[in-house]
Amino acid sequence: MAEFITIGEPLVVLAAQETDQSLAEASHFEKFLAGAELNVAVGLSRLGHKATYLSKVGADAFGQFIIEATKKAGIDTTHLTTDKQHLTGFYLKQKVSHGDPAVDYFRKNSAAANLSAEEMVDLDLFQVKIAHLSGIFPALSETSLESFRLFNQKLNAANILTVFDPNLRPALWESREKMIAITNELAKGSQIILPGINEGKILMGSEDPEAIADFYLNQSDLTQTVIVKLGAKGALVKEKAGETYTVSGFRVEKVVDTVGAGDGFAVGLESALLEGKSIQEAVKRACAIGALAVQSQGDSEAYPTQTELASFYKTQK
Ligand code: KDG
Repeated sequence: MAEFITIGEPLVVLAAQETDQSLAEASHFEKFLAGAELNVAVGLSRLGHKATYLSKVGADAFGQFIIEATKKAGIDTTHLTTDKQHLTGFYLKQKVSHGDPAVDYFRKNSAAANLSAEEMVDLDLFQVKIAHLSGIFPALSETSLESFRLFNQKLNAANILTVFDPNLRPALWESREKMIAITNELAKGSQIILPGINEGKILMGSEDPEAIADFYLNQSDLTQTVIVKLGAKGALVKEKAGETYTVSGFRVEKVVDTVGAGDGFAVGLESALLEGKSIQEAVKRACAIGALAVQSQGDSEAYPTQTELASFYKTQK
């Protein structure tokens, strides 16, 4: 078993090539590997960490593409299985000159949404040091919500450091109320929480990063650190036992696509923690990879190797 583990829905993204055309108008699309939690595993692996990815794909061309690309990325695919009854999810993504692109999901009742809790009863977590959890997987179905809870319990029982990214996707939830209630409840099961400032507005009605952090620190004994992502401005860090401080963001010449930046942030944080760095250094790296991620069209294409990361830091001096 690897030092890092995550569970999620792998997707194929078909990214439109015509700028500022609607998804209905666009006629050329490029295919990339996607899925928030898989993006994080890809980033960790690119930085030299052994990552395990837990999921299911359909017995179809997209599923085959995902399995091959995941293996090629160096990720442990022992727990990435094929489901003959359900299809692999995919989504269409717009290309925009500014702002966030429109997306259209084709993932209802996908293979990953049918990954059941029984399938992880015998999961061996030996050697795992960090697990990444996101609010996307539990939003897929009642089955995935149950699987998420069991996975989280197993991680906590094994004393593994868990990082939770709310990753709000309103289109996946039955109602806004349910999204808010379940996301905040699931956050209680992790030591580190990574809300975005705009997510805080939705999840607890506050635009104050410290108030967002306090909410999560106060609602669970397990939660020790909250890192509120502030976009280009960097991040606010609040630790239960320590101080509160801001880590500033990096300069970006041209934003090509914002999708995948939050996952890049998690890659930076979790890889640095695996390497024994302090939270402050880890958040710096998180901001660096978030900044790199927005400069390319695929979700994970711009995530760096250790050498590329070192060169990026040099360009910022
Ligand atoms: O964070 C990137 C994801 O948004 C993208 O890969 C698709 O997993 C996805 C989702 O549910 O939005």
